[in-house]
Amino acid sequence: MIDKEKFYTILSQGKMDEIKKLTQVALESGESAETILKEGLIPAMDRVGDKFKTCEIFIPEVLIAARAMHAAMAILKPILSKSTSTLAAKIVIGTVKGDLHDIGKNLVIMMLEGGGFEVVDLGVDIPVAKFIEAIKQHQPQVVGMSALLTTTMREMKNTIQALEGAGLRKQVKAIIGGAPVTEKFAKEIGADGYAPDAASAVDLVKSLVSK
Ligand code: B1M
Repeated sequence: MIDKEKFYTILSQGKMDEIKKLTQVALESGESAETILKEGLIPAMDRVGDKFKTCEIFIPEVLIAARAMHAAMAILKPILSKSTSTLAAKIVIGTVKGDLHDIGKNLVIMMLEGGGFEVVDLGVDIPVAKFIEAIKQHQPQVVGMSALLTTTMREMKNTIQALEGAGLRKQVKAIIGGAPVTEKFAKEIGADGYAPDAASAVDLVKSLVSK
């Protein structure tokens, strides 16, 4: 059983060694990497976000929690990225311009790699031109965009429009995700798909590349 409270306490205090140990112990006691994420780490990070929203904590505290989250994710990465199948598809992915959030994107990448896909990670704060350049260079079947801020979501629309302008729209499927993003928004901006979480992103990519 995942001790949610313990995950929250340690993550919110940014205790890197302790969160790594807690993650390791949970794995050794038979919890799956997915369960540790879904029931331990992600709810803990959500609580950090709620406290930030109500001004009970501030950016430095969110940063140390994010750093601890990355440390725990590094332990889960080899498990989540371990592929049992190889699908001939490549995905270029990045967090859009103006947005520095990368925890969710990195999780999506781990799960996609675990699903057998080749992933090119562009990083964070990626302007439209860099997405276009990467699509021309890597020729992926899918381009993925992540945004965590309502103010940066419009960059997804800009990127899709730029893909059309560059004559690349027909050769690549565009998928989007991130906390403020919705299915409705994806339809509005002409994306090919939206996924609410990392596991659904894998299913979405599978369905798009098999079409
Ligand atoms: Co920021 N932040 N932050 N932050 N931060 C949020 C997003 C916020 C909701 C907090 C709040 O107010 N409650 C709020 C946004 C409000 C809004 O726009 N509506 C906010 C704000 C305001 C800000 C700043 C503007 C604060 C400031 O400076 N005043 C600032 C902006 C900086 C910038 O980007 N330019 C800022 C900064 C930061 C930190 C740098 C301190 C840090 C980021 C560190 C990092 O990522 N390396 C940070 C963090 C950590 C958060 C919260 C607390 C946690 C985000 C997270 O990692 N969640 C967040 C509150 C929250 O979300 N509860 C918050 C865990 C992660 C696993 O979930 O990213 O949703 P998520 O990813 C999921 C799905 O969304 C989906 O799959 C993932 C896994 O299941 N998904 C995809 C994500 N991308 C996908 C792509 C796909 C498919 C699925 O296909 C391509």
